[in-house]
This record gives sequence, structure tokens and C-alpha cells, in this order.
Amino acid sequence: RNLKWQMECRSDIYRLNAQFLSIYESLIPPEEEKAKQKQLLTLLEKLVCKEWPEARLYLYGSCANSFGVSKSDIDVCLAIGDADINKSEVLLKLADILQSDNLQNVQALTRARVPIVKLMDPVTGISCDICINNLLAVVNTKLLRDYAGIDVRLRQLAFIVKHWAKSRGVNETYQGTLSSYAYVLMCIHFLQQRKPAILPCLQGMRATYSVTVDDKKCAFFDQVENLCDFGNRNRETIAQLVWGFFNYWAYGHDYTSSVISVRTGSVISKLEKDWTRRVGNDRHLICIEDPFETSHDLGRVVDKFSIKVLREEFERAADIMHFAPNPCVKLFEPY
Ligand code: 3AT
Ligand code: MG
Repeated sequence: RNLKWQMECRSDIYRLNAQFLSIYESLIPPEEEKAKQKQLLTLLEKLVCKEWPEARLYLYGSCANSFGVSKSDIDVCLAIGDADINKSEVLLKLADILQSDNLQNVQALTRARVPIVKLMDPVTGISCDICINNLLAVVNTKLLRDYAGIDVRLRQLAFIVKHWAKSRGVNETYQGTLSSYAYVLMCIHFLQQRKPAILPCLQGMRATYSVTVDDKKCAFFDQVENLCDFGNRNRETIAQLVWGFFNYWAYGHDYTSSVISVRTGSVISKLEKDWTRRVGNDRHLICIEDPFETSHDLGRVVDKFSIKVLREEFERAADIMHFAPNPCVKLFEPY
């Protein structure tokens, strides 16, 4: 089917590919952005260490998982060894410290699902969220970054998909659509499923990295520099993969009974997870298993209205990839 598409439906495949690659390249953050992030992190470390000498700061999320586009905010985790601390107290104290060092818009959100302090650094112009002891996010950030080191097509695909999701308004968890983290997992899973596979299943291989966080063992193969020819047998290009990705989520995925699982590198059944009915607010209308918190469905934010929006957007994108004369423009048109 892929070949047919390439040969018959889209004689402009080479042009299309070049266009997707240039969109990808335009989204990559320039080196000086990385330097500014480092500069801000160093300042924060200095301030935090005065109050909590044992504490450490970690970058997580898109500024550290290699799926960050230009001008993203940065996510920082303050790791304080002591598990019994009162997070609200620490956040309020932290907000105090930051405020008195001329950082701007400092705000402690102690009641959020993940409590954070927000701030803006006037020197670098970077906005930043700091959370406390959220080490699972630091570990899942490493997993994503390691996957990105195996085959460049993952980063290309995920940048295009994230850019599409933001343009089309379907990257808003508070409106019932999916987080960037969920989209990246969907991309990893999709590339694990290609035949031949473009990505392996790192959690299914001999563990070379292993940590226990909140009683959960997180273990996977992380010597990815040894895997850089893994995907070579598959010659699919970015345009084909973008098409395949949207086609899968529009017409291939079984929303009634399937769960996608990066942890196992396969599709598993809702029955096996006991995700067949609504429990509380979790409706399981599109199921994406978190690789470490396996009882956690990243699709749980999706409700009966937003699932319609999402599926219509996947279909729109697949149809554009198939028929539109200029997919690289049409795909990203604001909604
Ligand atoms: P943006 O570029 O900011 O859109 P991001 O990769 O920073 O993308 P998010 O802002 O969605 O992604 O999330 C920041 C990080 O927090 C990513 C991941 O390490 C962690 N995270 C987000 N949502 C979840 C979740 N539901 N479960 C576990 N970890 C999560
Ligand atoms: Mg972020």
C-alpha cells in the first residue's frame, strides 16, 4: 500500500519530502537557546543550593527529551531527597527565594495536579516551571531522548506531529485533547510497528539503566549509540511516515479494544488492562499506556466530545496527505 501510494497517488513524493524536512529544520531550536537554558539552570542551582544544599535540579520535558521546538518553555524538577517534605511549603519558600532575586512573574501553583512554581527570567527571556520530586518525569524524559538517538526519523516525525497538533488546537489537555508527551509516545510506538521496524523496544531489551522511583522499577537498554543502524533496513522517508502515522490513527487503529504500549513495543488489549469501561473520569476512549506508570492511560483526558474532534483531525490529516495538492501548507492551517 505504501509503495502504491508512492508510485501512483503522489508523484510529488520527493518534493513533499524536501518540504517536510525543511519544516522540521525550521523548528529545531538554535544552539544559543540551549546556552540560555543552561545559563538559567545555573542561576537556579545557585539559588536553590543556598536553601537546600543537598537538593538537585533536573531538566525534563521538551527542553531535555530532544523533542523541544524553538522558543519552548523549560521544565525543571527540584529533587529533594526527603520524601516526607510538604510540597506546598517548599514551593512557597522557593517562590520567595526566586522573587527576591529579581525573577519575574513568580507564582506558586500549590493546588495544581502537578504543583509548580512558575517564573520568567528577564535576562534570558525564558519562562520556566519548577516541580518537586517528580522523578518519573525525569526518567521518562531520558527514555524519550534515548529513543530519539536511535533514528533521526523519530525526531522528524514527532516535530511534524507536534507542530500539526499545535496548529490544529489538539494539544490542549485541559480541553480533552492530548499532551505533547502522549504524541511523542504515539510516534515511538508507530515506528516500533513499521515493517521492518524503525525503532526497537528498549524496555524489552537487556537493561543497562535501572532506577527505582516511587517503588516503580524503571529499567531499559540505554546504550543507544550501539543501535544507530537499527532502522537501516527500513527506507521509508518522512513524508511516507507522516502519511502512515495519520492513516493509522484515522483508519487503522482499533479504538474499541486496543491500547498502544511503548513498554512492550506492541498493541495490547483493553481487556488485559481492565480499561474497557469508564471508571471515574477515566473513559479510555483512546488508550496510550505510560511506559513506567503502567496503570496510567495518557488518553484519560479525552472525553466523548474531544474524541470526535481528535478522530476528525486524524482523518482530515490522512486525507490531506493522500489527496491535497499542497499537504505541507494545508496540514498546518490554523483551525
Ligand atoms: P511541549 O514542547 O512543552 O509542548 P513537553 O515535552 O514539555 O512538550 P509536556 O509539557 O506535555 O511535554 O510535559 C512535560 C513533561 O512532563 C513531559 C513528560 O516528561 C512529563 N509528563 C507530561 N505529562 C505526563 C503524564 N501524563 N505522565 C507522566 N509524565 C508526564
Ligand atoms: Mg513543556
